[in-house]
Amino acid sequence: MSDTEGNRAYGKKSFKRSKSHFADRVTADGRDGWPVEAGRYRLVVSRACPWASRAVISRRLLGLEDALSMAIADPIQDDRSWRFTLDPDGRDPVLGIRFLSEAYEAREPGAPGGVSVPALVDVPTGRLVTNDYQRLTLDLATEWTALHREGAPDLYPADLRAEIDEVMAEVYEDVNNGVYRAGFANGQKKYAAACEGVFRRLELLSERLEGRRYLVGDTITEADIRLFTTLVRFDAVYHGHFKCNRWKLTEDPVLWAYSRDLFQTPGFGDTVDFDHIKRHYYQVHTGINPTGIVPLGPDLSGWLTSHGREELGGRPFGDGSPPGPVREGEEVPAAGRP
Ligand SMILES: N[C@@H](CCC(=O)N[C@@H](CS)C(=O)NCC(=O)O)C(=O)O
Repeated sequence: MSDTEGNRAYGKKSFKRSKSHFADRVTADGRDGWPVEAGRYRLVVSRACPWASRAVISRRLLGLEDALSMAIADPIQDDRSWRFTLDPDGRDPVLGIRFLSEAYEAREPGAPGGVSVPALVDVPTGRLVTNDYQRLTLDLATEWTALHREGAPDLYPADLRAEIDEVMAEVYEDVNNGVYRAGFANGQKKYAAACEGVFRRLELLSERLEGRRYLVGDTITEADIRLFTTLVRFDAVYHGHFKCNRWKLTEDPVLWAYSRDLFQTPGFGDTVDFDHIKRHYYQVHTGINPTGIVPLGPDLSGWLTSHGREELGGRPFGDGSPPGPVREGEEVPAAGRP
């Protein structure tokens, strides 16, 4: 079930995240028929979506902007799902389509599983390649290395993969997806179980991060990207809209400082659009917010305050270096920034 379907099904069955229907991989050896190639693919995202935002951050950190172009969908879907109404004439300038569903249809007419972001589209044919958000970023980190920028970090280091995978599995179950299970719960018990799971895990993560700068090892890894994309949305949408309101992110000194540290690291905060995030959640999920009213808060200015986490040491980019400035035309508009 996709998020929109989760919204529509509210009141019938519990929220269950579906597996992505398309699982082809773009790899260095092209074994699924999709070799890594500069300029061949287009990454379609919504800045509102936490799963797509993982890919937006990875692309920046790895310096893949020149090799992999990016289309940003309107945060508000209509009944044909994600659309390119932010672009001139409502068409993606590279793919020439008005709706992401056109790339899905070109790949497999009537495919099950709905239309979701992130999506990787083959530019020459206009066909969807994959919407497997769990695999996509790992492949950007490990299969696209020939196209990485100089100084790109190793986001999925081979010697730490077992630990990274374990942390990511817990974060996925209880935090990334836990907030959705709480938000789309159709009964008190299911909501309470999900909400308790979210905060139990956040408390454990807060303990883990008290004395160490990053989740695994001493550098930024894929695990940090995946936790960040939920934490950065926490007070803006999950606390109110999804009722994960035992406490706010800003009330947990460790997680709040950890989140600010990442937010202020090039490649993280410069991809975040709070305007898209808030309008998407509050206006699209009418099953749980029938008026579609978007709250004015929270105050975002705290995101730019000092966090003090440098004292914990750590080497954010390992032996590499931070990414350069955001590519022209990809800057987050002022309305979405703190
Ligand atoms: N592909 C996955 C995960 C990615 C995902 O859920 N993306 C959301 C946006 S955050 C989406 O595009 N949902 C489709 C929709 O809302 O129509 C799925 O189908 O559940």
